[in-house]
Amino acid sequence: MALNPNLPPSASSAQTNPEPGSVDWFAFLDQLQSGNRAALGRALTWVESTRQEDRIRATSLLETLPEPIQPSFRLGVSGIPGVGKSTWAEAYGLLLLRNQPNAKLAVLAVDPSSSVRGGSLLGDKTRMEQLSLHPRAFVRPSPAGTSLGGVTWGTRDSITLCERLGYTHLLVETVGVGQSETAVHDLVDCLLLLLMPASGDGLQGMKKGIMEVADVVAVQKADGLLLSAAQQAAADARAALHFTSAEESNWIVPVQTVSALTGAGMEDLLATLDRFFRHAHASGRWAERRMGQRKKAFWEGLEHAAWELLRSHPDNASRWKELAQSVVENQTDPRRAVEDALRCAELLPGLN
Ligand SMILES: Nc1nc2c(ncn2[C@@H]2O[C@H](COP(=O)(O)OP(=O)(O)OP(=O)(O)O)[C@@H](O)[C@H]2O)c(=O)[nH]1
Ligand SMILES: [Mg+2]
Repeated sequence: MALNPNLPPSASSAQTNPEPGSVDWFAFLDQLQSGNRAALGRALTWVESTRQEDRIRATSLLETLPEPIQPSFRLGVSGIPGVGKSTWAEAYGLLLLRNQPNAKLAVLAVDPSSSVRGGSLLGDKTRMEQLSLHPRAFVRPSPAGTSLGGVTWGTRDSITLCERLGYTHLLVETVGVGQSETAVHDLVDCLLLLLMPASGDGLQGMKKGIMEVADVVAVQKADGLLLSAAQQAAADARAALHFTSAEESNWIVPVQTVSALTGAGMEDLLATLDRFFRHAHASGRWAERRMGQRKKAFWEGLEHAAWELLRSHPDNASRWKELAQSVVENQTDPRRAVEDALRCAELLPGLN
């Protein structure tokens, strides 16, 4: 029985945490599948959570929902703070949804430095005001205060969840700097790197590696007085890519100029992204990349979950703290302390 998606969720399902298999659980699934945003918000908090009971709900949920028939398009957008990622995301979303009447877009954020930068997302929310209101869009601020592993893990499942609920396009914006580019690269089919309209040395303060993982590059803010600087920056980026790019499966990384503010170059950039997607499918690169990502997800997920489980066990927590103190005071050698910590967690046999 499908419920009206515009009705607020009932207290018994979308606002509480129903047990998988219960009557409330099925009511919740119904709301979720009929497009209730509050239900989606709740489901995403389970997926992002590190609490064991939430993880069980998330796993159950992901296993219940069928895989999409058509493969989705997962796009990552990266670039230094202020380059215009959020503005671009909104322009992209509105154009995509206008051009493709059957498309549904979910915007998620990866913020590995959220604990340092705090509430950087409030600004994003306001900048994606129009997109947030679009009936075929869902804008999700990034989960705050989780570790890097947790964020990547949670975002990966958030993507899967949105896809299984009919979102055809996923856009992942990096909010932090530094490690976030590689984190987002592990989550998407295509990584778009946005550059500033300035010809800069040292690749605009970014780590050199980012140029190697970018699939498409665009110089942002190619408008008004910044236009010629943007064109120059694009020429510089092309020259830099000529030396660094690995030219995987015959894809030459295109460098374009764009203005999210005026819309200039947006259609061209969307066409390029589309071309990339078709090329990735035809060359087998898409399937290969997703396979590698799944493999990494397993190992990283196991590492993260095992660590959380051990660390959160009350016996381990107190004993490990004592061991850490003992190491600090130079009473126990770190190597010996690690062995003792594993023994206390029953991961090593005890000494006879
Ligand atoms: N001239 C011009 N300004 C732009 C354009 N896109 C964004 N801006 C401006 O650049 C500033 C930063 O834009 P954001 O979209 O918040 O940039 P961001 O990369 O998301 O920033 P963080 O989330 O802090 O990393 C804002 O003042 C925007 O109005 C553009 O195409 N042209
Ligand atoms: Mg932003």
